[in-house]
Amino acid sequence: MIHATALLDLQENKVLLHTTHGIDGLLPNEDIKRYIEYAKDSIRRHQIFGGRKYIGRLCKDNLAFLVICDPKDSDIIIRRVLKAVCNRLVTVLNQGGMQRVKESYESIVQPCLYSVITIAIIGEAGVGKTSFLRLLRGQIPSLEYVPTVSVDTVSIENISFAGYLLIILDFGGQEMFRKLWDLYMDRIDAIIVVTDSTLKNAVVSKGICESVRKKAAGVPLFAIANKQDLHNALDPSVLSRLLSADVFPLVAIDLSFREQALKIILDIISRHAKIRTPRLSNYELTQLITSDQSAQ
Ligand SMILES: Nc1nc2c(ncn2[C@@H]2O[C@H](COP(=O)(O)OP(=O)(O)OP(=O)(O)O)[C@@H](O)[C@H]2O)c(=O)[nH]1
Ligand SMILES: [Mg+2]
Repeated sequence: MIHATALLDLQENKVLLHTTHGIDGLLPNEDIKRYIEYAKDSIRRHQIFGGRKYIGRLCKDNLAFLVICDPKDSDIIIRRVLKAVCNRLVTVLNQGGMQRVKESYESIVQPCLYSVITIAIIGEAGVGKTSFLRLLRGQIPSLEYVPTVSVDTVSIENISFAGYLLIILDFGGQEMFRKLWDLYMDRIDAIIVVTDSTLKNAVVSKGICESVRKKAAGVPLFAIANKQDLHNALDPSVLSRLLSADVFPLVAIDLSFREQALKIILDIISRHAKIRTPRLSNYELTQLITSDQSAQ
């Protein structure tokens, strides 16, 4: 995940402009100063400070563009972002000088983060959100129910998928965590509402969809009809009508559904990028995903 970007003046040792995308929204100024010292000698190599990765690129003269991200984020993807932003920065600098850059820094940077897509997975407790994430990553399903509860109550997965840096927010579904969902609604590109395909949960999920549509107007919303292996599972077409959303059938604890899980994500990305979903074989689909398989 990209936590922040900054335009640095290497000569003056300072941050000229920045954006933050992380949870706390704070810029680690001390670490940036340390990075600047390194960057003066060797900007080509990334540095790790405070558990985050710093990757920069020289734009023009003493101006460098910096991305602060997670250590496991792919250098290749981040360098693509750096190059695209620097090209845009130089164009704006040449046309309107530093004043124009100051006025439009965020709109220069933001479109270049095109390869980052953030998807929120929401739904009632126990419907299978974390199981879906495990399936997506090809991890052995857990039959034991361990509610998503942690200090930060949100687990963030970084997955490189078809050239995208995919950030998945797996929210705890218990009532007490639901207010957290709202805090992230302005940072997400797509929402997946997971239902367990029972009538009872379908009604609750309908309410969730309606409330989220109000809070995140314009953000594409998809639904997963999970637990299709259970005898009382509603048909996805019924759920689709009820939720007014595209519904994908799934059995999240069955690894043979992994391709289906990957197709769901590919479909969402395709619509996000406004391109047609490529026709790929199951083998090709599984080759698209590279994640930290050691993470449980
Ligand atoms: N039969 C069946 N069980 C499933 C399926 N998907 C998940 N489960 C089980 O449902 C339980 C809850 O799954 P989780 O993925 O932890 O649910 P969650 O939505 O993440 O729950 P919270 O984190 O509390 O919001 C676990 O015991 C899973 O094994 C499925 O497709 N079929
Ligand atoms: Mg969970």
